Amino acid sequence: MPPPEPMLTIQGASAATGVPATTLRAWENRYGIARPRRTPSGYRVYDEESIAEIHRMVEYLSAGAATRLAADAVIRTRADAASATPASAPTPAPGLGAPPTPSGMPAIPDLLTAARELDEPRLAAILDVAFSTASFDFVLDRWLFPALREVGLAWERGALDISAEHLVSAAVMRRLSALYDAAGFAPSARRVLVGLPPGSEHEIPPLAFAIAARRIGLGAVHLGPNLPVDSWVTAARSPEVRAVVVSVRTHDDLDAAGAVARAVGKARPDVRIAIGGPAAGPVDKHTVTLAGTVPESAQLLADLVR
Ligand code: B12
Repeated sequence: MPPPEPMLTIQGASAATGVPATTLRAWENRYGIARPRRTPSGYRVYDEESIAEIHRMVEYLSAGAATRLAADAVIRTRADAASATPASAPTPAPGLGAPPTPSGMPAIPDLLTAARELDEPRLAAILDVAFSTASFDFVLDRWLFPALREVGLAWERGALDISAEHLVSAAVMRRLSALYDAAGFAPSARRVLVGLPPGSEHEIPPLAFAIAARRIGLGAVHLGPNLPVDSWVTAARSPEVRAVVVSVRTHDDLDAAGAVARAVGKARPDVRIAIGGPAAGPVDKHTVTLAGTVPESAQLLADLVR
């Protein structure tokens, strides 16, 4: 008979994970994280799986994810684990953790291994397979973004050098750039400028957003990283511009995005200004926050500039 599973009270779970009991209750109530069982008298009991889920949540949060996004990722891990067959379950690469891979998609640990070995052809092949296996929206949300988060976590743990992280970013940028060019837009399309504020280099999600926006008929133009405030204003003066989307990864980016939003708002009060990304929030009363996934945010913007 297998030994009985260890069970912890909420105080025990808190001590084991470093997360205060009040936070554990809030995560459970708001996001359904950890799902402890209840004793007949109603006390929470945490098994190994619940504790692992809390650890994973902490890992995502310390990597910079917003709480809702971290919770979504943890829940997806649970769903993927439940649906994984032994054949589709990825083999963890040594020292690189075992991220979940949706079945049928290239194993995320393989991408991490190719990056660690600086095996660029293999990296390109993995991206090719991924993008030809499922729809763009699925690949983004269920494979590419989770993989990039794992790259960040592996780098944080010291399991992946910065050179490997740069190799992945460059390969992803090349793949997305081809999709961006292929999506194109008609001259009559509603023009939307997308980019990053001064000081901000995390270009992959806004480029993905520009592709998603083009695919639903918007004339999205990606202006790239680290764009000075004056250049945002110059670009926004073009009369066909209907909206400006500033991408923010960190809280510093949000301050810089505020400067962009105020300057563009002054020059073009008729233009919609939206802020998207993990640190997105209202920077003044005129801005819209794009808080959903990339395709959802593109749809919301399309509705706003109809
Ligand atoms: C690739 C990468 C880089 C590349 C970027 C290359 C490129 N061309 O984009 C490079 C090497 C340049 C880089 C640099 C740095 N990075 Co970096 N990077 C990453 C990494 C591994 C992936 C980023 C990514 O594309 N994620 C993609 C998606 C999955 O993540 P997401 O941002 O959460 O986005 C989701 C939503 O918020 C939404 N979304 C995001 N953006 C937008 C935009 C719009 C418009 C919309 C609608 C939606 C949307 O879509 C996603 C899915 O839902 C992350 C790890 C991670 N967890 O993301 C670290 C990470 C973001 N980097 C980090 C850091 C600290 C840095 C540096 C400061 C490192 C340094 N010391 O130099 C610099 C900062 C550079 C700068 N000035 O901006 C931290 C940020 C921590 C924080 N919250 O402050 C992270 C989390 C790594 C870590 N584990 O600590 N980085």
